[in-house]
Amino acid sequence: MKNLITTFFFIAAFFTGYAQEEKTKSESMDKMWGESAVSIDALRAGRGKLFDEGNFGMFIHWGLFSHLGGKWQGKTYYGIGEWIMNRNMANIPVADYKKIAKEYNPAKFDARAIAKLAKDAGMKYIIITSKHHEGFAMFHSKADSFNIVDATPFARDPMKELSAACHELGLGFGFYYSHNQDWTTPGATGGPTKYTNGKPVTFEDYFYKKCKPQVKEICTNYGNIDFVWFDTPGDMKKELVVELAKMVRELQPDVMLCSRIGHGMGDYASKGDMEVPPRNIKGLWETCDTNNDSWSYAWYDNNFKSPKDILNRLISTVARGGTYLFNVGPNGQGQVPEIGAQFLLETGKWINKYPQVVYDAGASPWGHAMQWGDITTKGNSMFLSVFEWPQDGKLYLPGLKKEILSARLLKGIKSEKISFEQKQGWTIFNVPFQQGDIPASVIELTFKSNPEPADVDQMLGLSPNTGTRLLTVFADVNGAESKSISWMEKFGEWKHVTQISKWAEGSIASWEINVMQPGFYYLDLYYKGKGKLVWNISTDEGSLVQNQLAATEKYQKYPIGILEFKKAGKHTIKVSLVEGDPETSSLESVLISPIN
Ligand code: H79
Repeated sequence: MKNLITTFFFIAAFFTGYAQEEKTKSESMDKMWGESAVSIDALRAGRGKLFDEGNFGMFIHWGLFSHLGGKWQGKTYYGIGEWIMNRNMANIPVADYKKIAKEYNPAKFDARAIAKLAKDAGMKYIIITSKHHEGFAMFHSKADSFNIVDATPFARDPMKELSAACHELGLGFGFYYSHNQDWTTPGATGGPTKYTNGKPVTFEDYFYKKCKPQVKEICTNYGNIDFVWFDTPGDMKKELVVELAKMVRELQPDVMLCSRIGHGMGDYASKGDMEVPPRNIKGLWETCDTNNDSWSYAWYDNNFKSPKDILNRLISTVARGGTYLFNVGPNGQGQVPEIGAQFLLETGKWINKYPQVVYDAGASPWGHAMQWGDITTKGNSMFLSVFEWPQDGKLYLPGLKKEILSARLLKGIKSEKISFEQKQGWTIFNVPFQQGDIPASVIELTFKSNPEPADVDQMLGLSPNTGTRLLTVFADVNGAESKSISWMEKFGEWKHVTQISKWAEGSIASWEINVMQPGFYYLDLYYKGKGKLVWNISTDEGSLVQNQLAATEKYQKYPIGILEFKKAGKHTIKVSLVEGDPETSSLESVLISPIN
């Protein structure tokens, strides 16, 4: 069964042309993006400004599939809703799918309300699906009548309304367009392999009769657009991708193209779906995420990310150097589900109080998140966004080498000075017991000059009041294999992790860590595997924990024992697998927590 799933997965990944299988995704994505003709600095100053400084945009997945909402002929299909037609989900025949258009009437669609929601949420632009993989155009298309104006009783062009509303409210606007896959159009990837009359068809037929003319339409009929977000290039020929990019650039010289157009024709890198990378990435890049589990509306999916989650993911993306594109899925009536909308409004209220933390903010000099939150920079300031407020009045910051001119806890427009001391390479802030704000408090540090990575020691720190998670992405690995893997929790719902597998005798994963306070700490390992495993954890001081624990197919947390640090300061922690199947044992992280 497992082999079957794996095979299915690889075939599927090939089919979508989408580097999501078990390999280092960022490498292939960086290559794509690296071939862009314009320099990053020129982009940042020019047409990439909105993307680079805005840092937060709204993604909208809305289409004919929204009308189905995850259900076909009375049966619910769990997973990403926009895939419902696909043979791996409800497997809806082309003719049946096309018929759905006749009953599609999203009469409650209110473009202004959606644009206003984006604006109130603190987002700077909207990118919406003009055509997804199933081929239905959500705009008026002369090139193909399977579109929302010609094929539905709704008969309005919602893209005209939404582009106008965005322009009116001063928001940027762009289109998602699935250029390679089109499951209802003969010749396209995933589409019928013959015309209905039995005549043969080529990809070029689809490309020249539908794809290119429709892309021309979205680049002509909606005023200035800021983005065209192509997706899943698969094995599309380079010359066609180049031709498409060239046309878009001629029609919309200021447009930003994401790397998923393929063949290095994008302006910025698009990271894996639903992934906030753990360490800083240079260049222009974006991560796209969704507000529940599916991209498009699904009737059962109300697992909406809380305002705290949204802010944490947004700020962490910005702190890693990226831009956050956050999706909502309006329903078949054209409305954004209520809970998701409420959470976005709360998110926006917070951002409105602390815009400097997000907009035009720079990456964290530490290169990774802190246990309590994350850090962004702007000018001579550094912003500590604290999501887990300390209970004991002390906030610990490891490795800052630069002299602090001032430290203030921000409270909207007011602020409160906070005192601090520096010892053993740590800065310890004396913070009020009462959290500054909800869901996150912001501490602003100012300096004589811009904080740079050279001003900090990026080593992970272990503070006396919070646990520290040692992710394998930060480990030195010897004799085992460290790589990022992605898997689907539900159909199309991606999870990502960097882990260490293929352990052998003598394989070691090690971390350097700066310990603030000597003493005893609880140790937990996050791993998956089979049967029973024996792990060994040791320090440079000779402290040791070794124990046998169970393992399951999913990553889980297992308490393994107590580790002692005899002295404060820098230490090395080594982990090795002593007994157990080295092939299936996969270590995700180590958690060291103070004992209260
Ligand atoms: O629009 C959203 C997704 O529909 C689209 N990109 C985001 C922004 C996307 N297209 N392909 N993929 C994401 C890769 C997903 C592959 C899967 Fe499947 C789809 C996994 C499960 C459903 C293909 C079919 C692979 C397995 C079955």
